[in-house]
Amino acid sequence: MSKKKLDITPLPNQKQQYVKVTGDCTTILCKKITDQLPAWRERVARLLKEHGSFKVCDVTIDQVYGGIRGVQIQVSDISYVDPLEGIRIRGYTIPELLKVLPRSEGSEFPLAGGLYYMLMANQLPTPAEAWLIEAEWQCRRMMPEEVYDVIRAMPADTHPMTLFSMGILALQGESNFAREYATGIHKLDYWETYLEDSLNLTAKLPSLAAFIYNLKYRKDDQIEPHPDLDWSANFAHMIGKGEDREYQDLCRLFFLLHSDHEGGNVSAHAAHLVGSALSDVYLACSAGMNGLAGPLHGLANQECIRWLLDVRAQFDQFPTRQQIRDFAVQTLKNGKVIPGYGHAVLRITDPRFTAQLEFAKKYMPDDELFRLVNLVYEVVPDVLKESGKVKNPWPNVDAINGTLQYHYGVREFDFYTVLFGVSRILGLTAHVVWSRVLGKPIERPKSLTTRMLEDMVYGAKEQDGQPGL
Ligand code: AMX
Repeated sequence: MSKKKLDITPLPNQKQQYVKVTGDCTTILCKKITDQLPAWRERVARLLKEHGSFKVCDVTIDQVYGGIRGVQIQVSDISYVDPLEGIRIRGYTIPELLKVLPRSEGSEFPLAGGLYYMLMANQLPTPAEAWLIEAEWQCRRMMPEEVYDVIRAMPADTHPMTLFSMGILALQGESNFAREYATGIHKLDYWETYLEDSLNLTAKLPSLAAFIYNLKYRKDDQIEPHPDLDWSANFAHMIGKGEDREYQDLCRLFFLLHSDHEGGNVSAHAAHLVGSALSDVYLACSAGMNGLAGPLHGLANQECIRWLLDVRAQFDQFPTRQQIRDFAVQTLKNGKVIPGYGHAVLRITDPRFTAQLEFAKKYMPDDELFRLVNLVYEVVPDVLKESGKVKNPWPNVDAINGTLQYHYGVREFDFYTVLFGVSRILGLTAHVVWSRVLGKPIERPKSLTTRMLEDMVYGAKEQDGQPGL
């Protein structure tokens, strides 16, 4: 395992955490972004100057009432979700990413450090560059005790996602951006402190998640991170699965697949929105996590495993196709969604689902729950199509991710969204840093009243006497 040594010195009078790499740029990421910064800023400035009034899309009343679905309201160069292809992160599809990103020795799955390098620096990293990020994370991973105190102070039945979001907020006092903003930093330099904060936050995520897991489910038996393990494998190690190489690889796969899904989903958009007010990385990511904690978004992974277990518990034998069909139809009749199916943008089976399916086929083909996932995949799309209203009847990332965790013994499924969060913050921080690189303004769309829309379509006169502004 070749790690590049960093010249890092702690800042005076700090317990831990504030570290600076000596030289002009705080990290290699800083240098890489600095190199690209003038060209990006010029591209955007030119578009705005020459074509600022160019019309991108129209907005219908359906869209105004319909969660701004499909309205092209923002730019993200980090990733793009094509409805018929799935996600491309910095131009690479999921299968491509799994092939090209550097791996740890003996592992089939990429290092999160390499992925983070790519998200931030917009370049495919060399193995040394991937390890450089891993080394940076090792240097910045120490957690202030107060964060643990805050989490311990919460009622025992607090949902792990609430604890996770609170843990991130409890770190906010460490924000370099917030501190430097108070002393009058130039706006063109905001992004550097956002990057610094992003590295500090992401470095701590495996420890934060593992702490919550151990506190809730392992009798507070906390395990120190291992200095020789990469970021993803360290999470496995810290929840007591250090020897399980397959689970380490599952963590590497999981943390890659969930890292980003362009800018419009609830967690990315929430983080971007909050960050646009110059709230720091901690505040923005905590907001993103609060969005991820909703059952229509990231919490779908816990809901999906619950649904699968409910299906299984209904029948003495492994269910038949017809029994699954009946159960799915009943779910819809009860006014519930079938978790893990459908998507606001995708119109195909999510490639992130497929990548996990491949993993399961290879490592756990006989797992009963996995066999159920396969059968559900054969049955549920037709049930959703027959409903006549679901635009995408195919499985998304959450239709299978919990099943893999369950197989490897992580069975406390209300924890699964925390795993999603650990990964998603890699993408969220890349978005908020690049938003500051490009100097994006505070976000402020406009709301209308129902009366105004009625006036537009029926004419003002017809609405006389109707309530409303
Ligand atoms: N089960 C039942 N009904 C569904 C459905 C599903 N899996 N997916 C969509 N529908 C329903 C919607 O609720 C909506 O019903 P309504 O008209 O009565 O309100 C109708 O079909 C049309 O919805 P849509 O345009 O196809 O989807 P959307 O863009 O409004 O919502 C999503 C997308 C993901 C919220 C939705 O498909 C859903 O609720 N899926 C189940 C939850 C889930 O798996 N979420 C995770 C998504 C991925 C992620 O963010 N992690």
